[in-house]
Amino acid sequence: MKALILVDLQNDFCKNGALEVPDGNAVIPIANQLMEQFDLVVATQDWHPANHKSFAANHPWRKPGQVIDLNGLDQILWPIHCVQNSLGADFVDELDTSKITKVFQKGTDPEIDSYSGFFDNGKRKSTGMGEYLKEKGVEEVYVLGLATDYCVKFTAIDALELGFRTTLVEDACRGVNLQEGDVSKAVEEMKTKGILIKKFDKV
Ligand code: VGL
Ligand code: ZN
Repeated sequence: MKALILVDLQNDFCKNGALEVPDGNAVIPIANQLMEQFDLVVATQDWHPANHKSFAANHPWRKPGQVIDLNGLDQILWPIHCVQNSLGADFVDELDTSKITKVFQKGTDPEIDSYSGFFDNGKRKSTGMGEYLKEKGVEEVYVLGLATDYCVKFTAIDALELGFRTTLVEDACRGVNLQEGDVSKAVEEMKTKGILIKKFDKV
């Protein structure tokens, strides 16, 4: 049984969004097409309360891109994005949501960020996605979405560590590239760990 995990295909990561990922919209038609080939499709949503401490605006004199210590973890500060129930947190209109059987929301605790769709950044709490996939008999997952160098990477690595055979659909992802080369480094890191890297037309 194989599942497709759609990572954060939300307005704020796409064109004119608050945390726009360059060319992010390009992955939507690929996601729509790939869904047909899977037994099960799940999606994650970045889903922050307005007082989330990953937002630079919630710290005095801080700007997006700066790094702070947040409860013992390094935290990159971001612009306000994916606030729960806001338009920015909605799935992109063009996404065909009819085949998504379950949505897992992350980043809901203001005190800790959550890049992975499985756990928060301190692995303190599970979103339930791993348990859900195992319950459904999934052994293999394919991961695509936004952003390659953050939520996609951490989701794929956690999937592998949970024992799923894991494939990154590389050209169905786009990254932030806060530093030049971050996306290729992220892909290399995933590959080194044992994640398979495929182009969407080879899936
Ligand atoms: C993401 C930064 C902050 C992502 C989410 O979806 O990759 N990146 N929150
Ligand atoms: Zn976020």
